[in-house]
Amino acid sequence: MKAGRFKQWAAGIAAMALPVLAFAQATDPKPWQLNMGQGVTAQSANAYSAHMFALWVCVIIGILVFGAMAVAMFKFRHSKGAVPDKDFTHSTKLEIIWTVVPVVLLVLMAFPATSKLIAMYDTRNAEMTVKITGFQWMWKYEYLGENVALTSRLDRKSDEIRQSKAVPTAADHAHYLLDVDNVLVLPTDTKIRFVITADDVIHAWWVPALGWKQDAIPGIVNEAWTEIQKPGIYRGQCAELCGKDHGFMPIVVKAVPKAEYQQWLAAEKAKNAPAPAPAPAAPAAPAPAAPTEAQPQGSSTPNTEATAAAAPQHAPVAG
Ligand SMILES: [Cu+2]
Repeated sequence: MKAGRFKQWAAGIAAMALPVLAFAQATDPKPWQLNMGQGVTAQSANAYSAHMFALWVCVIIGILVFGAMAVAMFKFRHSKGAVPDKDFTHSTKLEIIWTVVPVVLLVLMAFPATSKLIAMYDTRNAEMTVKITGFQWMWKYEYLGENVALTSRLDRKSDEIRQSKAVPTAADHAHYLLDVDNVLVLPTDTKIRFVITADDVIHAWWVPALGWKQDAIPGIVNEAWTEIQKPGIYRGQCAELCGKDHGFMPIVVKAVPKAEYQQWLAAEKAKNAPAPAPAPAAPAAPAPAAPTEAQPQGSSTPNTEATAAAAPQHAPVAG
């Protein structure tokens, strides 16, 4: 009986200690995960180490304080003949100690935390920029300067399950409410700057594995950056209560090696670019071949440019 109870306690304590000790929580949160994850960026690693430092400081303080209380209660108890010191009013030495020690601890924690925070907001020297716009209830991603844009909404299957009002199980959908139709594809080992805004109400773009969240506010452009170290799928959600479907605008980041990203980008560009161009160019070209050269050339080029520039950018936006 006693051994069984001990085993139960040991298992419980081990389960609680595991996430603290394990350094394998790289990506998405797991069920019953107690500690925060390490994520896959330098920023998330910074946040994790700052958190662990503060946690261990708290653990040591807890052990010292509760230990002292336990000693006081058991060693100096009435039944053992302890007599309270009725003349004690204060101790200057003690007061100095319990003021100086916390100040030193706070300064010790503030220094690394501040330098990490400053690095977190330094978006300089980014190799590419992605504009993120929050809508009720989806995200739009624009790869600035690449003429590639996509909207990302809740996947069809999650939507069907939620509309059916059935209670979903992991068997129905492994990533229920955490999947999207179009994922945000990003290269690894690349400093990526994000400019984040919203079209209607305040949203917040949050992927825990990247180590930060940023508000998306109409009329304001916020900045953030990331450099993903490990290829993989990283999931997140809107983190600002933005309306009735706030819980149904997940985020999925697919981080791929640089070469694979370039391939994907080229394919996306190919999808966007040629569609509007050939239609107006084809009939104009064969006709003026013989008579004059200067005029038709001049008139055909701005024509294709104008259509190419105007057409694809805003096509996928919907209210
Ligand atoms: Cu939202």
